[in-house]
Amino acid sequence: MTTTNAVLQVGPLMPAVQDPITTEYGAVRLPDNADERAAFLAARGAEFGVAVTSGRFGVGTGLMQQLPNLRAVVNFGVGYDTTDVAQAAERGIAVSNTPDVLNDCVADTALALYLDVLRRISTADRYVRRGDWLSKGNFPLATKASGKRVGIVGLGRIGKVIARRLEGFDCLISYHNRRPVDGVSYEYRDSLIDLARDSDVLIVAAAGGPDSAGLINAEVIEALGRDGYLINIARGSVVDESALVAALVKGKLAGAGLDVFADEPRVPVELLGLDNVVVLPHLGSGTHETRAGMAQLTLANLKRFLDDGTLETPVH
Ligand code: 8YV
Repeated sequence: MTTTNAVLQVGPLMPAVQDPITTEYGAVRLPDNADERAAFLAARGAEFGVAVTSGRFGVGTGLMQQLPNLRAVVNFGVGYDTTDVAQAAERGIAVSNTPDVLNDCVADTALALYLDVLRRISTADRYVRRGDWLSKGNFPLATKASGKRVGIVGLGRIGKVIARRLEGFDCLISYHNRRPVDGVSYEYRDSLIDLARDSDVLIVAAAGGPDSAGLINAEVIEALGRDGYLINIARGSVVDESALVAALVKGKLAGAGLDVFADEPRVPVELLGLDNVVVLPHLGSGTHETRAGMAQLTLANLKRFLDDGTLETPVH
């Protein structure tokens, strides 16, 4: 293998990342167009030692195979499910992400969805804008948000911050993980079905990728039941989206708050007409402050890798 420090940019990146990687490290952008991309990779794939990308694009199986001298994938985003980590591990390619800096904002988004869906805030806003308050009178009653039994699927860095915020709403918190988490007082449920059955609201905060794909399936949704709510700020892939849509359309779930979808930016059209569903355009980490923190950590990983071959925040 040839050792090269040349940097490839995969997918669009915010200017705070794209500008410095271009000016300081001479990063070359992988063409977006499929034909141009194939020709580019055939001619130049072996040039690059480092790829800088975002969770939205990543370095998937085929692309990674066409980068024979790749040594690191520096990922903007905490989720790296679009990168082939199995191939990376096999080939000794290091992978970094941007953990922790976005915990607050993603947890805030979960809470915003939680409050919105239960108290029907977005629906009520539309009610006022349409003039219904004037013509129809008081808005129909909603569901109390404080004191609910909340099940968190994935009590990791973000899940813990969500739980801490929900404590302020006097919620009774339980969680499901592959293993119990040390140092937390929340009740651990090793069965996801049991957690769903005993929760008023299920909040999905698990990492995406093959291990969690379709974890929230029809059975879990059924266990959550017609009075239950689902919030997802993780990845669309963690939920069986067709099962979710079917349950919502048939009234077998009370509502859902979704920041993520299986095939972004496409949102199932069936959801758009449902007032008990709040849909967001994957904005969890989308604040100036958090994106600046993510950009800084991405650049710190790149710099360190190019300096000494190690990463600030490797994924494993
Ligand atoms: C980003 C995210 O919007 O960090 C993640 O995993 O999903 C978001 O914070 C995304 O990764 C940027 O592409």
